[in-house]
Amino acid sequence: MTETQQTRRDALKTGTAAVAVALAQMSMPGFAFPGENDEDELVPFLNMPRTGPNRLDWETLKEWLTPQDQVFSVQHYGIPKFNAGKYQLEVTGLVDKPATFTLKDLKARPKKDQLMTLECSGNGAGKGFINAIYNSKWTGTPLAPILKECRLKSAAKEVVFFGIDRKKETLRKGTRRELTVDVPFGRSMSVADATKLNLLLAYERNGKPMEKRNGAPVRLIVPGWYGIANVKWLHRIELRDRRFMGRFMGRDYVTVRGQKRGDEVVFVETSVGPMNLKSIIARVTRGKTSGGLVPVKAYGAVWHNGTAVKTVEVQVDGGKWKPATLAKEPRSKFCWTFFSIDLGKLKPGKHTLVSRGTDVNGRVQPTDKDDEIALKKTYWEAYQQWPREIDLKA
Ligand SMILES: Nc1nc2c(c(=O)[nH]1)N[C@H]1C(S)=C(S)[C@@H](COP(=O)(O)O)O[C@H]1N2
Ligand SMILES: [Mo]
Repeated sequence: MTETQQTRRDALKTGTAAVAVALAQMSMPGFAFPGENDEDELVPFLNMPRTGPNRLDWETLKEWLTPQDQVFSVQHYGIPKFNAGKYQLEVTGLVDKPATFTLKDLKARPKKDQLMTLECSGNGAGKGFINAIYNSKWTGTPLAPILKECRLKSAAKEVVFFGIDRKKETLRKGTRRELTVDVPFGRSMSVADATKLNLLLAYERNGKPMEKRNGAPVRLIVPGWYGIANVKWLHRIELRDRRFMGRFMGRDYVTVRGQKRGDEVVFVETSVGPMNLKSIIARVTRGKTSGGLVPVKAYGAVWHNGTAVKTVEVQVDGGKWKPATLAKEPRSKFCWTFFSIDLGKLKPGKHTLVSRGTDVNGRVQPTDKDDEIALKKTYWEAYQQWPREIDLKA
């Protein structure tokens, strides 16, 4: 966060007359993106519903770390009721030394910050579910040393993370073997992943106690993985000797994707885990019309799973891809990077703008026509290019 941004925000809070004048003089609500300035005038998107409360609003976003009022939350079993004062986290299952921790115990352990952009894997699957993404500084204590202290038995292969939230789930629906069981929300990963991913037991967001809807008192933070892996109201960590196949590993949050093998399309089902390279144009601005043409700039964000992003390019009306400038800072491995591009002068009227990212391994963000998206039958992992439509008044 730059000093000017801080001042502007503080100014908003104090609301003095001088500040009101200063604010009125600004044609943009704030400057998050590299190169934004006072001359920029926002061009609203035509094909995008305006965002609601508790959702990111790209068009007014001022800060790299998302303010709490633009933070979404998703919970499949609702926000659980429990006595936070009696909160405990249990580490159990295939360990030699099971342990329980109160919030105070966890806070007494070594403190660590983890910058991370958290995106719901369904974000952007359709116009009805957009802007379910936010960038944070999470603070908590690393899980790896706790697992070490608990001494995993050699049979331990899988780590399951259970939340406090629970629900009656009906399995084998519509068959004579229908079965209803009361289960806690659970997600898992291999012990190998759990030891290499720098997992964090987080209790603060952006230097403040986390809100309950985002998982307080303690949530798991999994750098580079989609939102679903970041278990809120974390209650029990259980080491097991085989795959855990709960609803959110084995039934929902399972991506079903067709892959071409010669003439055949083979469908493969995978559990939603690591994030995919994705970019989006956040906002478009314009200057004054001159010589019948309108100067246009675009600003946006790109994010991935920890793999470095090499380039972002922007295309106007299906033309040549042009390289955008990636912000040098603020930057962090597991966070979004902002970008900007001067698109020169465009004719008044309607235009379609789209961005695509490319990572250091040469992976290019696909369009919705490319096989990997077109043959994807489920909506999770919605990382296709996202065209934006604008209408430039003369
Ligand atoms: N305990 C629990 N953790 C959960 C969920 C849930 O339903 N229960 N939803 C997951 C999903 S699908 C997402 S996208 C993220 C959302 O995190 P947020 O609520 O902080 O935005 O939380 C994840 N963690
Ligand atoms: Mo999600």
